[in-house]
Amino acid sequence: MHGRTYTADATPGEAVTVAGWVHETRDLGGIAFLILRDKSGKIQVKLEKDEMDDDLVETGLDAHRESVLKVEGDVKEEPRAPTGVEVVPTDIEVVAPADPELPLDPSGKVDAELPTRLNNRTLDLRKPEVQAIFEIRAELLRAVRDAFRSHEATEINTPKIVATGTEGGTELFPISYFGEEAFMNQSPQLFKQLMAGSNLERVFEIGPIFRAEEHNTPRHLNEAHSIDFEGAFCDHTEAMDVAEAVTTAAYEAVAENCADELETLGIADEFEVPSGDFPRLSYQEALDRVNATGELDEHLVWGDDLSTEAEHVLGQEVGEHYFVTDWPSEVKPFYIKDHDDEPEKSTGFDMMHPRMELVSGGQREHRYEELIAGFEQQGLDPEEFDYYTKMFRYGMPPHAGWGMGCERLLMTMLDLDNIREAVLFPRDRQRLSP
Ligand code: ATP
Ligand code: AMO
Repeated sequence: MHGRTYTADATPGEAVTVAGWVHETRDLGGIAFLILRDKSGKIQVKLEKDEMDDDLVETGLDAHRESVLKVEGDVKEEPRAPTGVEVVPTDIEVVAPADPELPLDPSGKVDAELPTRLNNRTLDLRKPEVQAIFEIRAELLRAVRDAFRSHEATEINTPKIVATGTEGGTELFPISYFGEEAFMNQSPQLFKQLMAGSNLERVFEIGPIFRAEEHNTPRHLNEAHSIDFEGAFCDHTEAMDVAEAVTTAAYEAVAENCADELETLGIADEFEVPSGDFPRLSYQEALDRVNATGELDEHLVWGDDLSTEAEHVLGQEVGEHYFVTDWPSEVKPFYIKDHDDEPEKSTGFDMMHPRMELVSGGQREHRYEELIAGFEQQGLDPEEFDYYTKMFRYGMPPHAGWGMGCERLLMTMLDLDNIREAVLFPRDRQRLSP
């Protein structure tokens, strides 16, 4: 705003114009204080009823909390003020009034339920501990981009309106595309593979994915952001190395550049950057370790998926990020390659945080005949995927990659209870706006 200086920059002896939200009004009788807040911090504005112009005092005192005021005045040293200085105003202008009844209290004195917070995100993000989550999210994404660049990957953007699904037919959102059936994209899977086969060789994408998940859980969204990697001439172990490096880089950047935000969230002391050398357990080892604890009612056998409960047990056992590798071929999608010497085992892997799955990936089936056979085994019509499969006839190198849920990375990093806290405007079964 024209003529504005940041509130927290005010130095004694200066004439300033500050603008910000009324955080609090304290009326002590002859004297009153307004606490103005903006991104830079807070500052006290002093109103002396007997000594100042009545209109000016009235304007200041009549402004409801969260109204935006512009205050011109002089900065004075004042040891009793929260920041050691205060503004003695010569003019107060109401830039944007706020209703007296607020749907939630940004000062945080009154707690609000998550739905109320999500319905009023503008007010919610006036709370420093909520703002901090999104400052960290931005830093995390910056670090992820830099990490990919240092691994020679090129950022791409692929369509979100698509003709086919890739991650199982039941989780698709159908839409009408000029009278033709189309879908919201579940994963950039096939497009990123097509680009790994181009001269770009190594690509990454950060973009929305859409999944018509039936269940309402604290770790599923219907619109999430996926961090995707695909690299030509990579096998699954190299893809795991990249996942490890990207995850570690995100933690390092947050530790280095978001110290204030971590402090605000109250997690600065326990925040740990992972070692970057995550244990790699085979699926069979994972089953054995879970079974050995005796904590599950059922005994897991080859072919079982790891239930949420099994993931928790294993997470507690391992106690850090880890990979589960060599999944049974039958539980992994058509695009995942099987091991040449043991076709019942796939190159598919998951990367886990002790609380939940963060990443799925693997080496891809790059051989045309085997790819077509994989479609048929999964009950899919390869004709529908012709735009994809035909490129495998023109020199598709071996390649591997993975997808990581951005919100899951953030939520596990900051120990958030609910994934909805990691998105500004979450989409779930009950929530289509805002
Ligand atoms: P993906 O990203 O591949 O979907 P995920 O971690 O989201 O992986 P899911 O396959 O969706 O995992 O679910 C993992 C496990 O959690 C499955 O066994 C699933 O049945 C279970 N699960 C998911 N949602 C619920 C729920 N609301 N209540 C109980 N179990 C659930
Ligand atoms: P997958 O389906 O396992 O794999 O998804 C990859 C990662 O994306 C995140 N994720 C979600 N996060 C929040 N809400 C959801 N509904 C949701 N669904 C997925 C998870 C998950 O680990 N094409 C493959 C990846 C690949 O092989 O490259 C895929 O999409 O963190």
